[in-house]
Amino acid sequence: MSQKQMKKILVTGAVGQIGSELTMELRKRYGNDNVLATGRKTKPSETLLNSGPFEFIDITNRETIEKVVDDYDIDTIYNMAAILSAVGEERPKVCWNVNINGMYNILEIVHEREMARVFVPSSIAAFGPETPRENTPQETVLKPKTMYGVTKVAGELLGDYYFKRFNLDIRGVRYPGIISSETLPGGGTTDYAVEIFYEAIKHKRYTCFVKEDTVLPMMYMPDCIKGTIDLMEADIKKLKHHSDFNLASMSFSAGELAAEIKKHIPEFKCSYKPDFRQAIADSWPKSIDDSAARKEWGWKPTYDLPTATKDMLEKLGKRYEEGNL
Ligand code: AKB
Repeated sequence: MSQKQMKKILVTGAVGQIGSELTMELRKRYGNDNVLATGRKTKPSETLLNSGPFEFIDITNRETIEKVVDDYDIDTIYNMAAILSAVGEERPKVCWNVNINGMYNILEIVHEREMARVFVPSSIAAFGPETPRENTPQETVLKPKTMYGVTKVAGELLGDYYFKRFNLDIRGVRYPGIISSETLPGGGTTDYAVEIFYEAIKHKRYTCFVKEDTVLPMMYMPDCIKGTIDLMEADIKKLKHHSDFNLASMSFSAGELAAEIKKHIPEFKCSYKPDFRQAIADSWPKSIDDSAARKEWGWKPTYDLPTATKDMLEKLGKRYEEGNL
């Protein structure tokens, strides 16, 4: 397959945790007017609104996507709109509809218009309790026990199917939990790893909804954005995988995260009150083997727990002082 150029980009879920920062980076790289940010309902930030085009669409409603794709002459889509694991368990039907029917709409639109490229995110949620939990291999058992995980496995398979069957350039990674300072995540199991920073700064205490010894793979947002865009810019001839790259940077327990924050805020206290999200966390890997991503497109993360913690606390601390947290 020859690689088509990416000129006009659509980001769905651009108001969300990853979408908001991804859009700003794409605008920096490809030009503000060449990156259309879209959301379903949530009001976009001033930064997003003032830096380039924004439209409301609903990916479960095909016509609303088609309209913006044609109006803005889109050739590349980052489909970041998704229902995450915890909300997905509360509302499995909505999770299936957004994550699968929404993705199907995107793929069909891309197929009909012979567009250049699509990014479809997967997650460590594609794995399940039967998967080896340490250094989880690229090729392994995919039997998730959440609806979110089921949609991620189906999404990976759908992406690879469209690649093989219709020659579409579809790419995706299995994101670990993402730690971010701009936009809060919503409805995920790994959200504690972000909330803990906000609460440490605002109230010097946090009640964590998973146990102290719960270990999960995590990544700091700058690495997440870099990995996402690097994969999309990679030479297709070098890619053996397409929609399902394992991606890793660090793994730590909730207790280790709290201890790292305490090094900067000595009075910080973390307590633990596990809820239904504990079972989801327990079904996911502790660490990930991402050697395929490293080999096929040169993936290499920058941040570890100490450097990510320091940067998060500096950024959020500044916002707190300015009254913006
Ligand atoms: C979630 O917790 O649901 C997400 C994910 C790991 O995909 N952050």
